[in-house]
Amino acid sequence: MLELLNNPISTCSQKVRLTLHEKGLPFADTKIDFRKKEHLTPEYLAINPDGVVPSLLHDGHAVLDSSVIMEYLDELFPEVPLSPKAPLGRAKMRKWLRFIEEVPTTAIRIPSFNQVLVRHRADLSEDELQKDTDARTLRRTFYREMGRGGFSDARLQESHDRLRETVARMDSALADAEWLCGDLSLADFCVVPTIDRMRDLGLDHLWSDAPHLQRWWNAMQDRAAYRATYYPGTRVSDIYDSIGEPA
Ligand SMILES: N[C@@H](CCC(=O)N[C@@H](CS)C(=O)NCC(=O)O)C(=O)O
Repeated sequence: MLELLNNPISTCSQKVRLTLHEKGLPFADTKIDFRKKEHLTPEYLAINPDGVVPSLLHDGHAVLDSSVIMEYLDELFPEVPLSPKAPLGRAKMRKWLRFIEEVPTTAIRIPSFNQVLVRHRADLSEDELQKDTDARTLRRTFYREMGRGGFSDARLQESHDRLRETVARMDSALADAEWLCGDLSLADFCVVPTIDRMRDLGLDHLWSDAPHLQRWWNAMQDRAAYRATYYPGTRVSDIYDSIGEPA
């Protein structure tokens, strides 16, 4: 029995949902509401002490961290394989996973938080803001830096640079391969939520001169797993007004 504790708009949750759907694995989809801080309750922290989603429960055992969960599922359910067979191919895929976690996944949080989370912090009193920041487990410093008004323009520009670098690397890899590692793999699903969020936030102009990435993106959006992952309410623009418009 697989249960995914996740949130519809969370990019880390979307990576795992894409993997589960592509592999055709049934799972209990338990939604964790960020607005109600359900990821910071003692019950949830007992499962995931980082206070983040997603968490996978497999026959009651917790498997944590979205990329770890993806690899766990692929090892356990190899019928629809999403990793290369040869060790060298697997190493190449893992290199993509690490790059995606370190560069675009962290970069996309800056415009996401600036366009979305600041809305929830604008009206908090100093005391409430402090409490909200202190309650965060893994990213207390990050929330402190975001403060009430969001990250600085310099931080935003630097995150755009990292997203541009990701687009360039992907476009170059996709110039002579259909998917990032040749065959479709976890590497592709790892980066899809960042690309989808970029479009959601109005940053798709960053790949206007990346034809190979555009072709990959069109092919990805045609997949049943993609459509199942992105149901109504999974994008920030489904929930909030004026997303993608200049502040
Ligand atoms: N490395 C973790 C990071 C998970 C993570 O940052 N999740 C975000 C949503 S994508 C979250 O739960 N944020 C809660 C918060 O910021 O309070 C993973 O990949 O699972």
